[in-house]
Amino acid sequence: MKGIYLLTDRKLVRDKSIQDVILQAIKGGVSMVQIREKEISTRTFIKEAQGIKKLIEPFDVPLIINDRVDVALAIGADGVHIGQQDIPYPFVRKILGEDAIIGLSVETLQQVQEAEDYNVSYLGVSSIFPTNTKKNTNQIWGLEGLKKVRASSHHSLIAIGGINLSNAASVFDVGADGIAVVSAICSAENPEHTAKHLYEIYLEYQRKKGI
Ligand code: TZP
Ligand code: MG
Repeated sequence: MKGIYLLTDRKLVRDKSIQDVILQAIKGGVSMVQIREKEISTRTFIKEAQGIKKLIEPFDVPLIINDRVDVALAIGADGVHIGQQDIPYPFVRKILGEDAIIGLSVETLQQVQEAEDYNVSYLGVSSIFPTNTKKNTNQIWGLEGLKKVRASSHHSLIAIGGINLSNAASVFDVGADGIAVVSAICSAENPEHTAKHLYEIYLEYQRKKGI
C-alpha cells in the first residue's frame, strides 16, 4: 500500500458532500479511501458505505472500512482498518480471508514488533504529528519515531496524523510509503487540488527513490 490515502470525516467537509470530496480526491490522485464513522448507527453506516462503494466502483480505488469488520463484510468492502483496541489482527484475517486489505494502527515500537508476525497489508503509523481530528492519540511519533518504525518493520508504512501539504515531503523522506489524511483533503477549499498536490509530492519522492 502506498500513495495518498483519504479517510473521511463528514464533520470536516466544508460546503460539499462527503461523496463530492471523495470523487474530487480520487480525481486528484488518491489511491485508497477509508470510511471512518464514529458517531452514526450501524444501519446508517452500512447505507453510507454501500453508497460510497457504488460511487467509487468505476475507479481502481479500494474501499476500506474503519474498525467495523461486520460492516466491511456486509457491503463487500475491499478491507478494513483496525486499531489496537479492535478485533485482533489474526481474527480479522480469519474472518475476511486472504485477499482482504487489512491495515493496523501502531502507536508503540512493541506493537510494531508484534506486527512483524502478521500478514498485514500496511501499518498505520499513528500519530506522526499532533492533530485535532482524533482526540485520543496517545503517541506522537514525530519524524524521528517514524524513522525508527521504518528501521524496525518490513511492512508498508502509512503515516497518519497532522499531515498536510507543508509537511508531507518530510514524512516521505524518512521512509513512509504512503500518507493518510483526513482534514488536509476533507476541509480543503478545493479537495481535488490538494489531493493532486499531495500526489505530486509523493511522485517526486518516488522519483528521488528511483535515482
Ligand atoms: N488516526 C491517527 S491520527 C488520525 C487518525 C484517524 C486523524 C488524522 O487526521 P488529520 O486531519 O489528517 O490530522
Ligand atoms: Mg479504530
